[in-house]
Amino acid sequence: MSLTKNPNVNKWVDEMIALTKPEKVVWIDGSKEQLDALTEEVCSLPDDSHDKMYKLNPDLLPGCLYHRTQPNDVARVEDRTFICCRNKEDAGPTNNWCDPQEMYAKLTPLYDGVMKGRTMYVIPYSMGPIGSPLAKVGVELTDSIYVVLNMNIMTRMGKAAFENLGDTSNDFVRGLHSKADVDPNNRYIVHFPEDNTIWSINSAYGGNVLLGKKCFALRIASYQGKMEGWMAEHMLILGVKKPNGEVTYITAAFPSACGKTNLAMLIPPEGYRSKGYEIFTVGDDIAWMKQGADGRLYAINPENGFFGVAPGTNEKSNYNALASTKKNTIFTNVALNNADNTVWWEGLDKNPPVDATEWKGAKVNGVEFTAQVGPDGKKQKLAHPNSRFTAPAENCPCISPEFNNPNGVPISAIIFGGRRAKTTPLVYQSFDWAHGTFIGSAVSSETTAAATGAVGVLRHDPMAMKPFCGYHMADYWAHWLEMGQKLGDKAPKIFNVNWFKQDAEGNFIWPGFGDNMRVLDWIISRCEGTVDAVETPIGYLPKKEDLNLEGIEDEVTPAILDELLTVDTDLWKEEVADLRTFYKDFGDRLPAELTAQLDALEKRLG
Ligand code: OXD
Ligand code: MN
Repeated sequence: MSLTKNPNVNKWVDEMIALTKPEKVVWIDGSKEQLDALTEEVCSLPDDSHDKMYKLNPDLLPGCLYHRTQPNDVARVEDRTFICCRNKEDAGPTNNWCDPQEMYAKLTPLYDGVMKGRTMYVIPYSMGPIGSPLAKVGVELTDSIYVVLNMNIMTRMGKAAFENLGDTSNDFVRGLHSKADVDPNNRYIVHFPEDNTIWSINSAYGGNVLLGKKCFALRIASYQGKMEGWMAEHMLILGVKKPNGEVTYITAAFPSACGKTNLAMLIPPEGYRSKGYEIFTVGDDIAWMKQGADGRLYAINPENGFFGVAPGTNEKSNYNALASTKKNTIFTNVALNNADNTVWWEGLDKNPPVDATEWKGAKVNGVEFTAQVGPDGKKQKLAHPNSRFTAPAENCPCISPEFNNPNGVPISAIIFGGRRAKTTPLVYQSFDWAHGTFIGSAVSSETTAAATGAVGVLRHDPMAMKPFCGYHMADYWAHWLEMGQKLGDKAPKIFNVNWFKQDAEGNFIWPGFGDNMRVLDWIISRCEGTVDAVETPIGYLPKKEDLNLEGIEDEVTPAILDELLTVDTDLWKEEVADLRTFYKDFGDRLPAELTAQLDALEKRLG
């Protein structure tokens, strides 16, 4: 029975029922009884069911579940992701486009009767704290219990979301998902920004099917932000508490699997901790930002959990993320340790379980398995490189006391970054907002396993939004420039970082992880106006003596520090040439301001 009187919701759900023809319809109220019953149902499926979930060790991982997706369905599929707006030009060169009517006509037969014999779950959810003026409501229809249980962690799911929507509003995002046959040839992740609608079919992998996340909170929301005067960004949000108790909030945009979760949950080095510095996590992936009454930019995290990359997460690299996964977490495509019914992944520790189940479901001797070379010439992996944990934000030991603040937190600094072996120094500050927008537009990074396709290839990923901007990227840059105008001298300062610089042998030369606190420290001092900087052609760099290297002097020697802070003019000239080619793709929609910024950079480089 419907959980809302809202006729817009009910009419649309009825239409989708008529299309997909489920045997049964269940409205998700979000109650514990309902979720427990769904958990029992999905865990009692036979082992050969692709929907099957497993309960993990109730003492070591209470409330935790395990799932394996099909091997062809393990990452976001950017080549099958579409933005369907009426004018092709409005989607821009970074998106796949199709005419909306054509796409509806193409997909309707795929959805016709697709839920026959299955149950449709109607999931009301809020992106953002219930009652927040920055929050928005979505409804996802799905035939997957796995999706329901994940949405329960990632969003504020259930009846309360409808209370937020009210009985008459039409301002909700309509998401239709069916795993169908998980057929990769008919997999589509499709957005209709002008209809507030998302259709996803033939996948059961997180980023393709948890429609509140990438599809709504980034692709649809970026378009809404443009229309309504706010910003939806692929950014973590963190607070740095200083010994005097003041908290400075910072957002950072890095491409997928470049360490947003690690930075968001960083534990400061001993030298900072002992003085009373602390980091608080507000979000690890997405920020919605709007100008507040005082003129400053405020951010909320629209999500309610972390959909984090498991491999590489350990006590040392991210203690807080690991701690977040110790209860009520869903693990996907990691390996099982059958001896104690717990989970394992590469980089958790150095001891793969002997009695293991690898991510595709084969029982193996984990020690022998990981010592062998696979068909790709690399050591075999027990967990998929893009295996994930879905963990409730409330589990995180350093979750911010402001996490549920409906008004969000005021942002002092915005950081861009990517994986760059050369060219980009450890940190630099933009001259102003427009120059910062230029720096964001110029982000490139080596690709990771978060999306299907080759890994380690350098690609442009402006503002880390290449796969997530729901409209023409050049219009998005224009929107950034407009926001800067609106914010004026209250605008956050903009920085760029690169934790991934390498020496000639390919070794990372900056220790990263907790030591990134040292860079945050400099950034905060710049925001407060308490340290000077070196003006270079690309922006302001730290004076060497202003980076606190106490305790890592052996690792970061003066020669390495030089290397970290060099601006290699020849490499930057190559960067300018490459950007000029990249900008050509955006034609006459490219804001003149960005061309002017590029010209000015070229001139400064001499
Ligand atoms: C993610 C991604 O899952 O960016 O957050 O791919
Ligand atoms: Mn992401």
